[in-house]
Amino acid sequence: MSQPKLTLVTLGGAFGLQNVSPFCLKAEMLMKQLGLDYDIDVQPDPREAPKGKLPYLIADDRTIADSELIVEYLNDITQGRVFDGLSAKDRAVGLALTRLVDDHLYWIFVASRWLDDEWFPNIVEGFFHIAPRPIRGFIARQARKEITQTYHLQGLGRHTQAEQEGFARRDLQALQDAVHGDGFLFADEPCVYDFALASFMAGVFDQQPVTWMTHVANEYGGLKEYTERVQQQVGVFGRAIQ
Ligand SMILES: N[C@@H](CCC(=O)N[C@@H](CS)C(=O)NCC(=O)O)C(=O)O
Repeated sequence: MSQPKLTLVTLGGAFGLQNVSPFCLKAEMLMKQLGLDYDIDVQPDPREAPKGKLPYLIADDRTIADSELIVEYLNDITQGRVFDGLSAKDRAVGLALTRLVDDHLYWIFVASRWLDDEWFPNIVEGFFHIAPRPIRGFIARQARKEITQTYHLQGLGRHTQAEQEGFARRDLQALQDAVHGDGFLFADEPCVYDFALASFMAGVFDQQPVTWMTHVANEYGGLKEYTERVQQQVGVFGRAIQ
């Protein structure tokens, strides 16, 4: 049976990264590993996406928005290859680690970029360069207010900087302990859960300029080596390769 025509719509590059979104990078890593034919289409404005977030996948005449739903779809069209060989326990641990990254550490990462006064000018140029220059700063500051509210609502935004660094360290230690050794999470080959972790950490380690979270993450050398190993193995990198 022929494969559907696949186009992955992603956020594109900024801050020295070829793909600034870990969710987009995760989907790309998985598609590459599965040996699928696909195109990448860059959409710099997430508001144009079906659910206002990137990535989404166009598969023939279907649109699948959200990286986790893309993973499920790719599993369906490859007759279960995404989760092949993983035990129920592997999947439980993999899902829990993915949730740690996507729904907790991710928000600290977002705050380290958006809510740091010194780093914020990078946001203005990296994310809002498509806006006309006279209103670029204004639009970026409006978006920053929304991020501040979301971070507060999530709960992490109520903590001091030192406490936020403590939350980040406990997450990073847990990730490093989960991936210790020379291989990957569950087998000799990386799986979708390795892509969830490595796509996220690649952005933290390789973004330019670095944020305070990069400095904290650099304390976790084993996690950095693992992140590099996954990218090398699949041949998809977070950083822009010259
Ligand atoms: N649960 C979504 C999260 C995607 C997501 O948060 N994407 C970010 C880029 S890293 C985005 O598009 N943000 C735009 C916004 O929230 O307005 C997924 O896994 O695809």
